[in-house]
Amino acid sequence: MNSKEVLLRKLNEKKARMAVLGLGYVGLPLAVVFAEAGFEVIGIDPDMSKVDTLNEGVSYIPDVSSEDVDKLIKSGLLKATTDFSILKDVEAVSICVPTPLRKTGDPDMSYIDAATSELAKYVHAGMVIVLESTTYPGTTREFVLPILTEKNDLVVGEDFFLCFSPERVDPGREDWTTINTPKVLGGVTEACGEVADAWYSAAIETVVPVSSAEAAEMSKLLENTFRMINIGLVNELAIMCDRLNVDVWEVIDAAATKPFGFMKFTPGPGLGGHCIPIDPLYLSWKMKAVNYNARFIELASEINTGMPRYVSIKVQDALNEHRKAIKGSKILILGAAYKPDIDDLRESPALDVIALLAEKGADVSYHDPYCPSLQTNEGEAMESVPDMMASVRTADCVVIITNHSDYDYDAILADALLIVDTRNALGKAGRNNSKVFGL
Ligand code: SAJ
Repeated sequence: MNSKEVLLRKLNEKKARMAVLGLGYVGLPLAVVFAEAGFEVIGIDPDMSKVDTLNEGVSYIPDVSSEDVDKLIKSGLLKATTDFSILKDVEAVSICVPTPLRKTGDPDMSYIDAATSELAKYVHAGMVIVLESTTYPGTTREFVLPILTEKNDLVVGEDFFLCFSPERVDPGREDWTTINTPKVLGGVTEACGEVADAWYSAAIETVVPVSSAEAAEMSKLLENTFRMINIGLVNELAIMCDRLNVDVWEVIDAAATKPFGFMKFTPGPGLGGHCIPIDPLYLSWKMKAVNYNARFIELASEINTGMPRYVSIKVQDALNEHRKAIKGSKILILGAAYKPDIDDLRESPALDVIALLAEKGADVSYHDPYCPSLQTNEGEAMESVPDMMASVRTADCVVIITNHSDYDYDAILADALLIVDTRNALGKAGRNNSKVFGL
């Protein structure tokens, strides 16, 4: 039997030892799903604290329970290490590392580079490798493959197998999880796709094979670019409705009654998170390399990144209605996380609004039940105010940036002097109240 046949048999019998490189919000759930399916899984991460925590049977990812981790560690089906050399005894590897942006706005490939360079030391005949990190089309074939074959004469699609399968993890979601969310998967060659499909299908309910790694890479970027552009559209709609003195929330709710051909998005203070604001820029960056200007992405990104400044002007206008200058005014930001009911501050527009208001001389404080402290864009530490309602009552203006579910919006509406509500958190009662300003 050739390498492919031997590997396929091991995968189908779940005798293939596998590794997950990167044990974050994507890698750890993936490792658990495969271990629960019966694979022997080794999680590899350079962060010793993550490795030690997992080997003690404790999870640091909210979507994965410590009970599940403990059970799998004790069964021997899951273990963690910082030692990449274990890869020499492994037949299947998933790469789940971050793909952020550099300060220049270009893709930061350093994590993929580091993981792939380590893996290249141990890649061998009879190995299948799947890249899961969201990245520009061509990464798997043009960036990862050359690193893997630089120092050996292995032939992809014959000796080893290389694919792309985008992660679709939405942290905190319980209805769609790693095991039941359909998983797109495309190979560098047809044989690569066939082998990885057999592997992933042994643990994940629905695998959606596509013809190439590029098709899989592009499908992920379509998913999140679709979202980013439509959020940009409704943000611009909010600006237009403001100019026309039309209630944007009423307009969106009315449009959303259309049972077909419409998908509701809502305006806000900007675009946060580690996916939506970033992934589309990987695509526009790649398109520049082929002399194409991805205008939709550029425009939507411009609108979305302009929203914090738009909000700061709204605050200035609202204070002006109360004959107050923004300079010296006490402004309380409610909600700092990038979206409701989570503690993630990455790319949060709240940080930009705080910076812009402070730049104008305001005395800015914040409250967030999930984020007890934060570091501002200028690198200063801020603590969430201890008594939110006391701060609401003493603020010259309250700015609702993230509409966490557990805020008492009736009390906020009753006690605040002036409110800028960027999320329609106060609903119609707020929109009909003269002390409340919207987007
Ligand atoms: N946002 C708006 N208006 C909207 C929707 C979102 O302003 O109508 C803002 C949010 O406040 C946030 C940002 O956009 O700041 C991103 O929000 P998101 O709901 O897209 O949440 P994310 O970043 O957690 O997106 C993830 C994505 N998952 C992956 O990339 C794997 C995305 O593809 C999911 O669709 C999304 O979760 C989801 O469905 O919740």
